Order: sequence, then C-alpha cells, then structure tokens
Amino acid sequence: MRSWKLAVSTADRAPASAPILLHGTISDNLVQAGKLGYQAIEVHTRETEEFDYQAIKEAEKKSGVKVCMVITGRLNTEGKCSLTDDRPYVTHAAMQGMKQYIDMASKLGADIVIGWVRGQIPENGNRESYLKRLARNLKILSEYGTSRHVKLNIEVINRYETNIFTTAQETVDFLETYKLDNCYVHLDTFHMGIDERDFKKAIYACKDRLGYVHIADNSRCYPGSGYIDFKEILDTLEEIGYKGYLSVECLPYPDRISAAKEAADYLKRII
Ligand code: LER
Ligand code: MN
Repeated sequence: MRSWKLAVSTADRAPASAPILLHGTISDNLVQAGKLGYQAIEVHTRETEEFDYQAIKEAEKKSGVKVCMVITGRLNTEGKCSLTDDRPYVTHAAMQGMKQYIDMASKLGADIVIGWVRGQIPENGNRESYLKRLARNLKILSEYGTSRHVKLNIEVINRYETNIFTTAQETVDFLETYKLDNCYVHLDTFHMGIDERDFKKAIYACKDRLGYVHIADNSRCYPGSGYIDFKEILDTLEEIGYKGYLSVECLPYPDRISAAKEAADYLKRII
C-alpha cells in the first residue's frame, strides 16, 4: 500500500458557507495543518496578495508542511473576471490576474487550480466559439506556466455551478483536442457525486492527466461523514498511478478544526 500525501484548504478568511477549513496567515496555517496530520496546504487567495516568501519558506521548513496549490476562484467571485467573457477588457484582466497567480505559485513552488475563473457559456451562446476562446487563453497561460514550472489544474465542477467542464471525460477531451500539455484534470469527489455516473470510470478517463484531487463527502462535509466510497476511490487512484495530493476541501461542520481532524483521521484509517 502506498502512502498518500494529504493537504487541507486554507485562506486568510472565508465565509462559513465556503469549503475552507483553516483561516489565517500562510505561516500559521502551515503549522496548524502539521498539527492536524497534513503534509501540505492549498491557499485560496486573491492574485494581488503580496506574501513574505522568505517567512513562508521558513515556516515550511519548521513545520514540515508545504504549500502545494494556489486556488484562483477569488479572481472570479470577488474580481468578477473570467477567461471566456465577451468583453475583451474582462478577459484581459483575467489573463493578467492568472499570470499573477502563476508567478505567486512559482515563488511558492506550487501549482495552480483553475475553477470558476474559466467562466460560463451564456444561455443560447455558441458553445464551440466560447470553448475556442477559452482554449486560446488557456494555451497562453499553459505556456506561461511551463516557463515558470507551474502546472495548471482544471477543476471539474458540478452543473449547478458551471456549464464548462462538468465531467472528467469532457475535460480530458478538451485538453487533448486543444493540445494543452501543461494542463491537468482536477477532480473533486463532491462534484463527482453529482455529475459522474461512475467514480472509477471517471478516474480512469483521466489517467496520466489527473493532476489534483479534492476530497469531501456527498453532502460536502468531511470524508467519512456520508456515503461516498473513498476506499474504492483510493484503490482506483492507486491503480492509475496517481501521485498527487488528496486535498480536503469540505464544509467547516461541526466546526473548522473538528472537520479537518475528522477528515485526516478518517483518511489515515482507510489508507
Ligand atoms: C472549488 O474547489 C470548488 O470546488 C468549487 O465548488 C468552488 O467552491
Ligand atoms: Mn473543489
């Protein structure tokens, strides 16, 4: 049996409705994550944040925990930018913001996640032309990432939150069609429970293209609290040779620390 690397979601602050478990500075969150049994943290942040990279490196060394991923959703939720928007000045701002995230990830030795910032196809919009626009922009970002040793992970998100990349197969097909070599698929077990018919098949569809995995149970609470079969998921991830992180991104119930602890304890039990 192989040993899995566990990560946990963090931010400087987040509403109670967000699936983010640790709040505070990156340095404090690294220490807290280590105490709870995690090897890494993912950081949900704005692209404009100016971190003290030296202090973060020292905190990583001291805690033995690293920053594995920079999450870009706030460029969309707060910054109102998307990579498919009809207004060129909005996509331009989205591209600028994404380059800032890639620079940040490069300094942290991390990769990035592209979730909501991909945007939405408007009702009655020509799907093909929006996907072409998205592919063109992702190609530029993918190359920008390659030059800075940062991988782009495209999150598969359920149909109630987006209408682009709602299944693993759709996402893999897109990455292959547009030859986006530095882009990977990012699965989230909560979203999979809504839009995938078969967890095993979805994971197999990604194979070498799987870059990152979010872990939450069917109600989006901590793994082990619901009915998702995580044992089967881990076995399948092992079968395809997945070597990335299992990152707990779940709702902070009954409270943030208990959820983080329950999740780590549960995952370690079944590993
Ligand atoms: C982000 O990782 C995610 O899963 C989306 O549902 C936004 O929360
Ligand atoms: Mn997620």
